[in-house]
Amino acid sequence: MEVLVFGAGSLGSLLGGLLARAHDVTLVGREPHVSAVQADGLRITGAETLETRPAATTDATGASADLALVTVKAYDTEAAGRALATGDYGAVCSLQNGMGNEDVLADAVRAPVLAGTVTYGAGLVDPGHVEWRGRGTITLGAWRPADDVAAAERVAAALRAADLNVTTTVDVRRRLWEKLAVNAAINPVTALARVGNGALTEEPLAGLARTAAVETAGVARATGVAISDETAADAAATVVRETARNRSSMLQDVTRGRRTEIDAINGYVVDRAAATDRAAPVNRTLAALIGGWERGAGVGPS
Ligand code: KPL
Repeated sequence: MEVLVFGAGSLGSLLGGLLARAHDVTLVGREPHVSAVQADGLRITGAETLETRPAATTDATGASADLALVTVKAYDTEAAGRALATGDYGAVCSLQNGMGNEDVLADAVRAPVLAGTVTYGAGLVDPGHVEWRGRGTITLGAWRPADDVAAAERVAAALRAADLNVTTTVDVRRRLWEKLAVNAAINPVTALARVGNGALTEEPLAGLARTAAVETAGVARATGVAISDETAADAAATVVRETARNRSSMLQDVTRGRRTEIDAINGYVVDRAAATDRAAPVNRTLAALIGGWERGAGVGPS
């Protein structure tokens, strides 16, 4: 199968490198990573050590593949959609943080759009070198279920052929909302307090994170996705415990002075709350604080 991985950051590079064991993979990314992969291949260390040789490019205009995996930051999804629209794909699968990405992609491309959550851990060490920080699972499903269930099964089978741990679900929206509740709780709180995920086991940050998760579950229910307060709070607390030694992606963005995915996480919750005539004061406050930091750092949306 031909696979294009759109977004050769840490997760995209790890998945692309692993998929290259069984498929014909092209990474679409930025320099100097792309040149390093073209010259010497991709080195994966950590959970396993392996070297693979995916193709790599900075420009996917007019490309075609059986599958496009989208792993770009949420704020780059529109640009990814525009590039994908110039090519031809059997299926497009978003494996991104936050919500709203799938609708952007579905508006841009003709192919079936799938969505998934990923718990594989990865970090980019150097150009051409990614660290595999934890085995995980990928859960994926069709974004528009009636049309695309067969595409989800095909893609899952292809990922399994490269030894990835993949399950499919008929309720991917619920999965994404559950993950959104976890991200809405952990990411902004750790980024604002400049602490690792494990610090959210202690009050008062634990209570703040729990309130954000529960508020997100309320908004999910208002949009027709049944997640109980307990499910959301327990999911956030479990991820805090299981990733206690990790620094959230938003904390990493803030410490590196980069734009965050706040708009696709807490910002999305606030938007959906407004659309259903609800208030989401905790998510709104967290989004405003991170948004204020982005503006002050000169990295906010233009
Ligand atoms: O996905 C994450 C992130 O950092 O973006 C969590 C689940 C919060 C783990 O760090």
